[in-house]
Amino acid sequence: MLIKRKRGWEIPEQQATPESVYFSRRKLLGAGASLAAASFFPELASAQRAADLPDPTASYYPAKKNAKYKFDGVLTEEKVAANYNNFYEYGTSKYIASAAQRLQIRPWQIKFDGMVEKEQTVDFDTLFKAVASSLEERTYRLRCVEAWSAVIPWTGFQMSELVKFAKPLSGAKYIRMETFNDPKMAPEQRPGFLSDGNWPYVEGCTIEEANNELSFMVTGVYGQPGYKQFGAPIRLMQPWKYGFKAIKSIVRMTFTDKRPVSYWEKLQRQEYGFWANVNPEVSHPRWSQATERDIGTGERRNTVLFNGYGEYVADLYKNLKGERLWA
Ligand SMILES: Nc1nc2c(c(=O)[nH]1)N[C@H]1C(S)=C(S)[C@@H](COP(=O)(O)O)O[C@H]1N2
Ligand SMILES: [Mo]
Repeated sequence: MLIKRKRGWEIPEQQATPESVYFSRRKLLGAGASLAAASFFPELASAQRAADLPDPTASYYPAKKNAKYKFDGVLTEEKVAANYNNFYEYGTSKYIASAAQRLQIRPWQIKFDGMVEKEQTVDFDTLFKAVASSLEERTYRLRCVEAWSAVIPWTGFQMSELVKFAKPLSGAKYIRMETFNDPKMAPEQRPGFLSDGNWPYVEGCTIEEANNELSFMVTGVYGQPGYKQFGAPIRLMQPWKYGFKAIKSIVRMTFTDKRPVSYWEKLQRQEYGFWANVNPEVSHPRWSQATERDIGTGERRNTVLFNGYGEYVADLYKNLKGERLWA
């Protein structure tokens, strides 16, 4: 699909190639065919119909609002944000909300391994109970590297609580996170289809970043748990970084002394680095990052350094001048 000679920011967003350009053309064609996957794979159709088990966390919602983190602009309407998502496990378009209903979020287990006092696999509901007393709602702007953004009320708890829960050893420096890999829940993950060989989705951050007060584990959105297109039952939000860092539907967290290589970095290292902090002055090879389209208002706005959250996070990067901090 690398037929375009214009640079990405010379053309409107709708015509620009999405983040998914590096999936091969053959696989993209395969992905189109997978719209019909349910009829080839009857078990997929039944998975889609299967009623979800009752959500034992429901009584905790809506959580108390924490208004400390100011946002510029207006809250994006729920029906807009819930129908414009990136979740490549369900396809390359933004309109994956209905496909994502196949995601089965109970039972759900998360494995904590690597450099921790004791490796453990915990049921999501057990983990939730351990951190529920700090559950709160925070409104953060999400800024995708494709130059769109939305202002969304996220419910969850600080990632630092999860670090405490995992009990990393002193030598651990990074956390590597993984999404589920299960073609029964996400037909795009079938062999031979989209991004074959590159699943699961992987992301990572330093433990220092994880312990920053802004790093948030999201268990609910718009006051409700179990919102599948947003990455239920648990996903990450680090609002000063581009959206691709905000890994969804996490099943594994590995504490390590080696810098994790992400899903996108593996596909296209020149375009997607480890730090990925928002910076309007550093363009992505295919998108200027100077401005962004707010999907709620439709307005184009100026992008702000660290997506407006610099007062909380700029210090994390003071001594990393030689690093590629911005893309
Ligand atoms: N597992 C997984 N997590 C993911 C993605 C994905 O494709 N798979 N897309 C990322 C990208 S590119 C963005 S912009 C955000 C989008 O989050 P939203 O759909 O909640 O707006 O999720 C991120 N997390
Ligand atoms: Mo994104």
